[in-house]
Amino acid sequence: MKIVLATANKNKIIELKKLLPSSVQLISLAEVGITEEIPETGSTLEENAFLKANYVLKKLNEQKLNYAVLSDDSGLEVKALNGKPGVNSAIYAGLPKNDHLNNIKLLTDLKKCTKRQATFKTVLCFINQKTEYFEGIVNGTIAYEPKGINGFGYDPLFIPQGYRSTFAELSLETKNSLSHRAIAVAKFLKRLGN
Ligand code: ITT
Repeated sequence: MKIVLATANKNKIIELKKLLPSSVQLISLAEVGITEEIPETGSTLEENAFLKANYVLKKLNEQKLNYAVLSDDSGLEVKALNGKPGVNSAIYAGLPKNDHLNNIKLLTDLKKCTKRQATFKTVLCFINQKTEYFEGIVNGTIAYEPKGINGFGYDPLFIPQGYRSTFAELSLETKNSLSHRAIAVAKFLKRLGN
């Protein structure tokens, strides 16, 4: 099956490629000529996942290309911040998107806060005739300082439940065995019959 991956995030692509079986042939946005930034104006992860997948689908239709589309919208919800940054995780510290500044802002906002519980959430939107959503959630806590060099985004600050290390200290294999994205992909694969 050929699926266009509706994400411009190189690190998501790396993770998704490892999570999906070789029977799923992934096509990048660049391969179908989509290089512009896709607007994410929704107020939930579901809405943004749909906006991204539907934008790509329309562009494919214009080119008479008949591929399925898969998008990924993810966000970190911190309990002490009433669920922020949530749907605004990518631009928490403002535009342009900057992972390092987002992490600094998160640490600043949580300064002296000992309530560090957080959840990481991924919503996949799959459009192939019909539109379907697959959600993955992982609980954890926010570290007091960035640790580790693997992964991307908030990985240096997110410690998954049951671990003492941040996602960025864990190998990609370990992150992919327990992450929000891995849980969502497992549901997606079950639906595909894999
Ligand atoms: P696309 O919209 O092109 O897919 P994006 O980076 O804008 O890429 P999101 O809108 O889903 O992706 O933004 C989610 C934010 O959360 C962004 O800052 C990411 O760096 C971060 N993020 C997403 N998945 C993550 C993960 O597994 N670990 C750490 N941070 C992650």
